[in-house]
Amino acid sequence: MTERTLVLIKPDGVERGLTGEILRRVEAKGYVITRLTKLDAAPDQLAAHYSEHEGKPFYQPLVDFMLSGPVVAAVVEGDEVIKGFRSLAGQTDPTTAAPGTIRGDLGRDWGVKVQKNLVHGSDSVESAEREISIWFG
Ligand code: IDP
Ligand code: MG
Repeated sequence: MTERTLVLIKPDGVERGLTGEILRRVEAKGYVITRLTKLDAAPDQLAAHYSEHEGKPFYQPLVDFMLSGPVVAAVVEGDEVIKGFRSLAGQTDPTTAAPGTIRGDLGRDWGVKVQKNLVHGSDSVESAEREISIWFG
């Protein structure tokens, strides 16, 4: 079923010059990028985007990390793209994310309180619609 998902390239991905490599993988898989922008995240956007994680030990480090530099936000479309992009991204922890995935190939642990793992991808249709409105209005 045709879906859309929100992809964020986090500040570590932008700073390391991996924007092109990450978007290349999305397009090579066959998905279509329909919106694309580079921006500095605002605190209220991040509070809304990460509300499910409020109160967790990594919450404030995560917000501070997401404010540390520009991010690239994209809307990506295709059948089953929500699950498909999360499969391309790999598991949350870049140390053990499978080789072949974005996080597994390009990410590592940097010894800080938040896992810098290069990308975000929505986890359900409801999250995708909510997150696309946060980042694209
Ligand atoms: P996801 O990005 O794979 O969906 P979530 O559980 O939604 O993972 O967590 C959001 C983000 O918070 C992760 O991508 C990662 O940057 C960070 N994070 C999640 N769990 C931990 C943790 O246990 N320690 C440090 N950072 C974490
Ligand atoms: Mg998540």
